[in-house]
Amino acid sequence: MEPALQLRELASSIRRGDRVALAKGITLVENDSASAPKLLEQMGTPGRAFVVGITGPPGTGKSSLVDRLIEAYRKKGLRVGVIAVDPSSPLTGGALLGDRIRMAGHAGDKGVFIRSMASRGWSGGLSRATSQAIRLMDAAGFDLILLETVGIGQSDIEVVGVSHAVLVVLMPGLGDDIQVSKAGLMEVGDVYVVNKADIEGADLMVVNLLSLFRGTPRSPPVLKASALSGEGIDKLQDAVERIRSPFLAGSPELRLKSIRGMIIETARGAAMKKLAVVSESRAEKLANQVMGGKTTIERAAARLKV
Ligand SMILES: Nc1nc2c(ncn2[C@@H]2O[C@H](COP(=O)(O)OP(=O)(O)O)[C@@H](O)[C@H]2O)c(=O)[nH]1
Ligand SMILES: [Mg+2]
Repeated sequence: MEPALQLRELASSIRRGDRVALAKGITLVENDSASAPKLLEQMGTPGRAFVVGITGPPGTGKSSLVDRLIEAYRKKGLRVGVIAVDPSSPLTGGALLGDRIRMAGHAGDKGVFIRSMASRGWSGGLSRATSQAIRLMDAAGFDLILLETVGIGQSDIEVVGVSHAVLVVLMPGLGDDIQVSKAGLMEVGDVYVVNKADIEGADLMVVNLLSLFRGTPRSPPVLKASALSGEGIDKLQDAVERIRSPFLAGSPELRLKSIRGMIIETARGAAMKKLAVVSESRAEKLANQVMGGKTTIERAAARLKV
């Protein structure tokens, strides 16, 4: 636990945009340190930075597109923060270094801050830490935050709740429409990107996606791009800008949506932590009662309430 004075200094350093302080703050929220809530309370109201969630199946080119977007937005003079949520290996327990290496071209640029966070398979923890890291970056004065998530599973869908705009990244030959609809990706995207347009099958993928949306109330833009050649990046940025412009003009809608997501993730993280503590101390006793036929799993679970 950080003493109160040190914590205040850390908070004001973060708000001044100090990179070392920001990195330290993110570590505190990632480790769910006892001082993290006090630090977060000193960050002020979030909503300065525009947060873009980038999701989609592994290998579709999300990190490569993030790299292109960093480049495009740096040209416009925006300060860009990046959070890359890596699938953590149960063997190494650590994050893959691929994303960091892929984006390493921006390493010397003070207007870019890149942070990888390991997804530790604990969904409540991951989305809480991610949404809190976004708050710290927002307070540190970044204009744009790019949040890359692993694109599989529930934690991913939760994470997009704090984003102002969500890009779903796909590529040709993904088993066409099946993967997309199955993974719940059809519901979350504001913009759909068929990346790797330099390889065969991109047009077919676009047609398939458009037909998936036909007959639904939604008709998000479906774009073709290639992070490799740079084709279509300008159109992708335009699509993001169309969502960002009412945000910049002060429209409260997206800010409210994101803050709502942050409240939910913080509460969910706290509830899961409490549950973990409670279950350790009480579940064994309840298990004995269930095994002895004295109660049911449902009743035992209800008694485990946080
Ligand atoms: N041909 C082609 N390959 C790409 C493109 N974008 C990314 N890749 C490659 O696809 C692989 C996965 O890219 P990555 O950005 O790590 O995907 P992620 O897992 O979605 O973050 C890498 O080998 C990239 O070099 C593209 O537009 N065209
Ligand atoms: Mg990646």
